[in-house]
Amino acid sequence: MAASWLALLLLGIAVPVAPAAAEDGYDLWLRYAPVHESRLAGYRAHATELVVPADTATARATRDELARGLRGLLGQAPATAARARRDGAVVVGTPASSPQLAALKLDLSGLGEEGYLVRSVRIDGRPATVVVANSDVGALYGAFHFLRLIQTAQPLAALDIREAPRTQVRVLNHWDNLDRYVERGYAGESIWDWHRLPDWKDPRYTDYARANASIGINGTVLNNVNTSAQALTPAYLEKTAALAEVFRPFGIKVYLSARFSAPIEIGGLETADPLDPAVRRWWKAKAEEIYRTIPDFGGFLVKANSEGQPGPQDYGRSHADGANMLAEALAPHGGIVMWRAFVYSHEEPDDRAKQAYNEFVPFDGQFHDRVLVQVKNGAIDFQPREPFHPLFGAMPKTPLMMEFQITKEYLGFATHLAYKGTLYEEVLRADTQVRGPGSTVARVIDGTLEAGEPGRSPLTGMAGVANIGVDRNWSGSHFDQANWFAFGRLAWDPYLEAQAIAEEWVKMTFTTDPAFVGPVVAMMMGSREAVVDYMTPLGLHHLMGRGHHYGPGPWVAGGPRADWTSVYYHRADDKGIGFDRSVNGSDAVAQYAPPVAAQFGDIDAVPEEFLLWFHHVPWDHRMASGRTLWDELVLRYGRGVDYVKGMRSTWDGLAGHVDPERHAQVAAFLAIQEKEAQWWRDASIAYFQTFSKRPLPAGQAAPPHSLEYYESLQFPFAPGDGK
Ligand code: BDP
Repeated sequence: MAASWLALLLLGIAVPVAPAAAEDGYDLWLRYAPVHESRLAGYRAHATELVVPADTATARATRDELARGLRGLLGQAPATAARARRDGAVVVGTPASSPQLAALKLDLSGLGEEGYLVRSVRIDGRPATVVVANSDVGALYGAFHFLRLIQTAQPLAALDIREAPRTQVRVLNHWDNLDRYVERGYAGESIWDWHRLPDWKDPRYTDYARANASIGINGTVLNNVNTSAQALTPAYLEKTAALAEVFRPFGIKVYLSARFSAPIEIGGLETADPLDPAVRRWWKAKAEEIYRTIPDFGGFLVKANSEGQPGPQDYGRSHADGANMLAEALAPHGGIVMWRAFVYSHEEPDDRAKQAYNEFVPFDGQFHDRVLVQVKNGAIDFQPREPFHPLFGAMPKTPLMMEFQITKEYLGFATHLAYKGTLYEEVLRADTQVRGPGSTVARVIDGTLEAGEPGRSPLTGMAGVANIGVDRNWSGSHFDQANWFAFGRLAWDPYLEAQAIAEEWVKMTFTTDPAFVGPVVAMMMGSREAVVDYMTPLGLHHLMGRGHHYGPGPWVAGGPRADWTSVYYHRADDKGIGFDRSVNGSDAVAQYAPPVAAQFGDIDAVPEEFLLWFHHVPWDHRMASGRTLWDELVLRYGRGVDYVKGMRSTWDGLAGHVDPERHAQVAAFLAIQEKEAQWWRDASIAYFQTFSKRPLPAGQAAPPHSLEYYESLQFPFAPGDGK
């Protein structure tokens, strides 16, 4: 051994001083790696003693997390004590649990059940840090914040932090089937081991809860929106109850997707008509049964009358009739209904983008006050870029909940590095203008825009379609963990900046070394735009492979419905390309507030990133750059590929800063991404050139294969396809 090392040394090959611990990503952003030695003494002085006086399950989880975190970060866990006695104690809890905290008489008003203070104070004349809340869960959130300060190399002196979530329902939506298949999942099977539940509670469930609580997520919908009614049978409710028990100390409620026709399938009724008294009785009894099993059950998520799912319209009833029936069953127990607005009917509309608005706006004000309408960020479907959904701002009397997709169904699955924090931020900051400038989507979601609307339900929320599976790194790739993290942080506070969130995540997940953080954050910040460029530049959308959505498929045509094809969306012909949603076309622009409609509807005023979303544009149209549309399109595709090349070289240069395991996987995935970005570019250009009939701009390489070749590629086993 020694001899071979010597040989390596003689050859000039670097020999590691000590082998780094294997890093597989399992620890996520709760990695608690040792802080830089220059900061160690300072931090230790602020964490000499750990006081978490309450003895509830939540307080125990809080104490365990702080002990684990501080041990990892500072090399030693502080002594635990019942009350603070030394300089530098950390005291965590509620005033009710601690006379020392009560004596501080801190102002906890306005923090609600989930907010907290993190303050530098003096206790009995000695310096201390306190994390104080109105509830144990608030204190747990505060404890994670305290740990995050150390993880991100922030000072611990003179702390005066006051935080409360701006939305109430902050949930993950798992599109997980009961057979563990995950629809649009790219991280392996479902983590819910239904078959072995309720008796075997995988320790992974606890780590899942810790990770979610650390970013403020307080609920999880366990099963797919395309669900089987089986999820509501007694056997599965018992399994769900076992998960609820694991999650409860972490402030996380369980929810289930409910199949609208369950009264027929598992109830033996002949109808699921929401106005039928027997159906209503069935749901009431089902709710009672659920709450007997799970007393703090969160409620139902429902996909109805969408993509073939059953719903109230099957009986000539409305979305409001359906949602309200379920809300009436759940309300006595404190549950809610999240009713999805992702609908489109069997009859193809002139423009699918218009359908949700048309179906929901007439019912504004008619929903039960325990109903939230859950709206995807854009009107089509989680595309790399979409303008904000026109429903935001259009239903002032109804709480609208944001639905973001964390899993990257349309952004390269788990192998493409695409940070979605910038996508979320762009949507949340979009200005609906419904009540004048500054009527942002974030203000619709947090309820502040319409707070004065009489009789409006005060519920608020945000949902993220999870990217979690049994892969060791949870999300299918190391960088996809950032999207889960960013979703949680933005659900807590939709006004946070994507860049600040990326910085936090990089520091917590890899290292606080600025030589690493700077370039990696920069790389992340442009990564989603790169995907837009190499897949669907300038407002193009829905051009991916049929069914599985893997790779380019701009030629996809025919089949069961036009609005499942690409040609429906890009409408390329020898004159130009793009979907005319202006007043001359489908007039979808009219669903926006007048100033927005005027901007989007005007080919000269619309932001270029939405040009082909709203207009059918001649190939020779002059762009802001002075180039023709065709030339610009080709350059954008290439720009996306170049960005990925840049990410590869940045990452290669950072090898010394990252453990070899994670470095190697990210590097390999970036190589896949480059190959696939090139494929998207080449296939798209080969296809669209058959319409534009124009040469490529100077210096742009012709696609290496024929269009027939790209069209012939088949991927029957691509992951995540809907079943
Ligand atoms: C689409 C997915 C499909 C989902 C559907 C939904 O392709 O698998 O079932 O959305 O959100 O994005 O219901």
